[in-house]
Amino acid sequence: MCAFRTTLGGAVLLLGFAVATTAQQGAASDSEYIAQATSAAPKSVGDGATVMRVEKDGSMRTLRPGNNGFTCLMMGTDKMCNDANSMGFIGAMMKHMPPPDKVGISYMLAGDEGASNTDPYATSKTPDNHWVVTGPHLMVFGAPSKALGYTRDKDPDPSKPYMMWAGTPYEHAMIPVHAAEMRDP
Ligand SMILES: [Cu+2]
Repeated sequence: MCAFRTTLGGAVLLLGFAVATTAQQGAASDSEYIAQATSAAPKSVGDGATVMRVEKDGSMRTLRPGNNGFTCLMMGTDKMCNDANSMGFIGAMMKHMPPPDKVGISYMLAGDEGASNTDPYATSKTPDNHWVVTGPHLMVFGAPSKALGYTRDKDPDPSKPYMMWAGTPYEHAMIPVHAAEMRDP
């Protein structure tokens, strides 16, 4: 996935997320942040996307309204652009609640910094949490993603499609793409 691992539901953990986010993004101006966040999607999608920024208190600030239903944001250093259903999934995860029963698509064409493939809330690599770093990818959220039939191996080859967090409510498909092709057609 991405930095779902840093978006924990508890107040203290949420504060920790906000602090980490602020520390990593603090230097970026809003315009720099917009450029970085929208780099997760093809330019044609990023240009029309809403851009949101996580504030120190954990709240979200809209830097720029969009018109195509996608929302780009950064979680830690990870950049993602999510459709409306994906935002619902992510919001549920942050609150440790069951995700909505909807299918959603998310772009992470800038890749991610790594995540545990078994513990959605892990904050860093441990000897047994199946850390995986995935390059540019798409994600498919929701129950329909489980029907894709991709491997549910705990230690998948992240250059090929796989299911992240298999067996948890937040299982989703990770689909590697060629970012240069996607971003510069
Ligand atoms: Cu991801």
